[in-house]
Amino acid sequence: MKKIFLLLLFSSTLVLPQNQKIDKSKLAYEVKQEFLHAWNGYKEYAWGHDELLPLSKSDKDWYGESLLLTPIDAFGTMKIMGLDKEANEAKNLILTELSFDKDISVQVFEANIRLLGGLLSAYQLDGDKRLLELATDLANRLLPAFNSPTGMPYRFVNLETGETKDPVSNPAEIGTLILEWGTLSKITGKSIYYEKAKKALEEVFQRRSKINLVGTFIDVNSGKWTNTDSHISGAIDSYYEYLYKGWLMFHDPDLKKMWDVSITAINKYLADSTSTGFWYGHADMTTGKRTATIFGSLDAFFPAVLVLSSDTARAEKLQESCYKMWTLEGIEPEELDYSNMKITYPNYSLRPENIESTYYLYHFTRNTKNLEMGKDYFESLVKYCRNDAGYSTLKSVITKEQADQMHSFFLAETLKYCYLLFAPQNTIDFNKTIFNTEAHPLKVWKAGE
Ligand code: DMJ
Repeated sequence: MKKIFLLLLFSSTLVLPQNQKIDKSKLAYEVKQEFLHAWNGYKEYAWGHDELLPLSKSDKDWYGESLLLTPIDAFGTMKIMGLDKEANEAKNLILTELSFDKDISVQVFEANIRLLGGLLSAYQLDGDKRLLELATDLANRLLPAFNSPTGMPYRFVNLETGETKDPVSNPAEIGTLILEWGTLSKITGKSIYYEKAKKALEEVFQRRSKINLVGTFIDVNSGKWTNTDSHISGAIDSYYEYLYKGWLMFHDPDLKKMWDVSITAINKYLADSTSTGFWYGHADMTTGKRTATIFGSLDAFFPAVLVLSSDTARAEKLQESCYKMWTLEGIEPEELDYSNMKITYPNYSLRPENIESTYYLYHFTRNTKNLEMGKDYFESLVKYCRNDAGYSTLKSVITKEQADQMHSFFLAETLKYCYLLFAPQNTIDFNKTIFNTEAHPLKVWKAGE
């Protein structure tokens, strides 16, 4: 009897401690293979273009002419994964083909987070001055966007003529610039880039309501809000992200003050503890009254920012809700109503935020629950979104029908965060590196540097 007991005690069927159930290096290897699958699809069917259309096996350029979104977005992930051959292919393409001397009107926000962020990060990772020259040229072509009466940028600017359009913008598009523009100021020694980006952030912040919330849409000509719905969802999300990350990167106390005021109001008026979990919903910026119980895949960036800012308790509670959102149908929808857990937008856009937050939480807490979540996330991506040519968005997480699109951020962010979750912890040192909102790693500057 004693012998049987001992045998059972040491048998391999015993439940192992959580951290032994996940084979991290095997998973990191598998993520890398999936990255290669997607990159090879891009190479075969969309080489030299902005994005791969994986179902029609063709390509798409956002503005009619390519700005090489996918190779620029993918470069840093290749460097982090140690894919040097692929990184060189991407770099050669960028250096031989990329020109911003084009008569096209581009969205400042997207050009900034994907292209300017990608090129500056590539320069810091690789050291080739030509990458910095491209970044500087792009920033100079985007500068006219700030020539509004308030200093908040117009949404679009023509890269050749400097002509601007679309004055009705939002906090995210106005306030998601300081990491990239500040980095450029530090590298070039020209303060104008930092100043423009900081003023844009301050102009939004100054227009906050008496209860310290901001709205969804604002006219950069008049400075008046055109929509007063307040939340952490798309159109506001990365405005908050950049207040905190900007503070970490540049040690500018003004940014920290703006974050402190904002996060207090967010936790007072937007946080929502319900029978379905802990969430952040919508409220009117003036009254603080709840306007909607909506949460979605974009909102799932928030646990990452919370844990980065040392609020681990709220980050963990919110991440549990994010996991519920993901597992409702086996892969997360764009949006749900958390009061009844009904899906309101059923598509899945290959978004990274839920995975990003799992990575940040694991990085800071080492709680293996996050590895298990991340494993589920990665496996469902492979199960539902993979196809012959690469990876596809889903029209519906209920039917799992794929759509003909592979966003460049899938290679910049989604697979990078999957990989980093399983890679050795010291792959990224958060005291030295901050990810921009497109997951491009940028250097943290020392005070006085
Ligand atoms: C990315 O372009 C960025 O993460 C942005 O901040 C939000 N949308 C996508 C990913 O979902």
